Amino acid sequence: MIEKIQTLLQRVEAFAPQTAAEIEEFRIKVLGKKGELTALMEEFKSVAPELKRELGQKLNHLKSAALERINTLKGELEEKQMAQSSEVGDMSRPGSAEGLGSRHPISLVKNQIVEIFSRLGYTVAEGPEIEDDWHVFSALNFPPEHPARDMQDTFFIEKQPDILLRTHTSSIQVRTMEHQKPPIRVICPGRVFRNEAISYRAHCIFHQVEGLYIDKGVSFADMKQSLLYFAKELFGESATIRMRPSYFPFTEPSAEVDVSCNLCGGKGCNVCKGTGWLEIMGCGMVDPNVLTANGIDPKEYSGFAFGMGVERIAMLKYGVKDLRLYFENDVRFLHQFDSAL
Ligand code: 2NM
Repeated sequence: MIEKIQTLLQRVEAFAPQTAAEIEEFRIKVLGKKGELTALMEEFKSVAPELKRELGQKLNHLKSAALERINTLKGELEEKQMAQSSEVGDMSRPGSAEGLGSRHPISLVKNQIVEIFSRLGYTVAEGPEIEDDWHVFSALNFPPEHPARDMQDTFFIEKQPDILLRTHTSSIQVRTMEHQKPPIRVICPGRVFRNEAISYRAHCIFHQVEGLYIDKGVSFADMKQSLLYFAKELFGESATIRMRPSYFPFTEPSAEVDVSCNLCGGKGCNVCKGTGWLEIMGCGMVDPNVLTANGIDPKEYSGFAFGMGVERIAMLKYGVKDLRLYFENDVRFLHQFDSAL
């Protein structure tokens, strides 16, 4: 019987099947109900008691060796098949095209604004979104009691000392004046933050583009002509502008700039609310207090500055009525701008 056990063990160890069917066949032949091992177990029952111990051990070893061998072979075969099936697909199949993304409408409009001013010799400047009181308010002639400094309007990160989210990109221009002597000609795009309830016409985060031009003998007429050029480039050759007196802490005199409504040609429609004019930006001659605070002599230099909301310009250009669409990033909205510039 020992011999039978040994022979079977050798056959188990030498077993080298090619297919799963061969393995199954072998398993039934050895371990099945009428299999060879089962027969040996039967034979073991009538073995002399003094041999039982040795033969029992050998039989147990044979059984576990057979089970292990079969399981190992099964696993190896499955792995081989998996590797073969994933090796090479159909090499002649055409590739699938990747879906192309598109620029966000706010980026499109911002880039367009920046590009127009770069043609007039402006260079782009950027700055931090987290700012301090000096760069956002004090250096820009905001008096200590100005409402914009209030918690109601500004997001403060720390009150002592005042660390806050910039409420306009003018802080970039303060930083430019810090390390650059006139002539200065910068265009400053960026995100700004104001503590406002979100609605179709207001958001707590929005985008601004501001510009600053300082040199000897810069006049209000220079500003008007530069902004007219800008309006024509952005809204078309037929665009005209008008200015209405306004107030900003950092400019004196200050003005609001309107562009003629290109939808109704000035006759009045629901976009321009019957006026024929669309408000597009604020502007003004830089206040001498601002020049002085930033180390520029107002007797030697003068300048103008302007600022506009990118969302507002985009609304006018694309006829989008709800500002929140620009922040939701719904692809059904964004894909409508695929072909825009
Ligand atoms: C505006 C309107 C008018 C402005 C002023 C300055 C600075 F830094 F020169 F003082 N930067 N931007 C300015 C002027 C911004 O936005 C509606």
